[in-house]
Amino acid sequence: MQDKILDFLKKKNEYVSGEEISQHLGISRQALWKHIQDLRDTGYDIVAVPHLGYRLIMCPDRLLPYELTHGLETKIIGRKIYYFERVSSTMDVAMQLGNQNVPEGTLVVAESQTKGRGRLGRSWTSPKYKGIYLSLILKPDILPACAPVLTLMAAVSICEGISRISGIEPQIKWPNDILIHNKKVGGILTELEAELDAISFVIIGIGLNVNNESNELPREATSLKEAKKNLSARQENINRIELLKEILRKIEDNYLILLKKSSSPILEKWRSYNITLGRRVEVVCHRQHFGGEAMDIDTDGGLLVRRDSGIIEKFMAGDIVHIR
Ligand code: BT5
Repeated sequence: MQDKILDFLKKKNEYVSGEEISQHLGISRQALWKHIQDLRDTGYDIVAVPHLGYRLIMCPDRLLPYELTHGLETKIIGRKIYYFERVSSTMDVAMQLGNQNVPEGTLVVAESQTKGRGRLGRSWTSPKYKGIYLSLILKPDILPACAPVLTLMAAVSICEGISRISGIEPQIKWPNDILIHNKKVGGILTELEAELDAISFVIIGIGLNVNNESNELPREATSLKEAKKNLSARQENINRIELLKEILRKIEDNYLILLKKSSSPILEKWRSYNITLGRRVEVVCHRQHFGGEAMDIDTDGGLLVRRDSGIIEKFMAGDIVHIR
């Protein structure tokens, strides 16, 4: 019902009498008042003026399911959203939900994480209301060995979303870093639940620094707000709701391309955002170090590196250091 009240107030965009809203939605004036109070408690600024009625002045800067689904227009991604003010890690919640067989595209979003995590047990700094922390459940009909391409698909979608909403052009460092001017603004964590030859579900975890000040972030990190400040000396916050919606739309577009066609269109876009290919890199994989030149990306998302011996080797996971 609160969704419907908000829809009505948003559509009118002026004062609407309590009587008109109550009649339109078939509820009593008292029930309407109670819902308005609850919406105010959630952070919606709704004024009530005698003889004029109610008017929605401002929506809160919260990644609320209603705000995210409003005008989202996706078919799969984010049709079902679980929202938390605070959670240990959205990955843990998504893993539980995945095992309960929730529909594909189910999204877990949190305003903060107490144990946000990166790969190999690293942590992800997740201060409240500043970033985007999400886990998305997908059920692609692809071989588990090809799952790394989903990380690339997510990276491309994040870059497209950021570029569309903020005008900033981020870059991708293989396999999962989103950078702006060589500082990390976002990361992707892909976890699998699979048999040897079939994926049961994949969880794509995304952490993105949006409105953080630099002192709230690790030293080598930045946020979209910081990057924007450098561009225009303006201090405005970026609208997290619009940004997240755009990223979800891009994920849906790119995911469908991946499933219906092939990975090539995604890889093509990935190449245009990447800053790894063509560089001298050091790959750290299973505690071993390999030096070489990053040649290309394979159809399954693996990084092709030409070792100094001339042999080309493929890495499906690992960390890389750009040497030059
Ligand atoms: C990643 O790991 O970059 C994947 C991060 C995924 C986080 C999301 S948030 C929603 C979902 N729920 C979770 O619990 N996780 C996912 P990795 O490549 O291992 O990088 C981790 C490293 O990035 C850390 O060791 C720090 O050096 C750095 N780091 C930590 N927090 C950061 C932040 N907020 N911004 C930039 N860098 C950060």
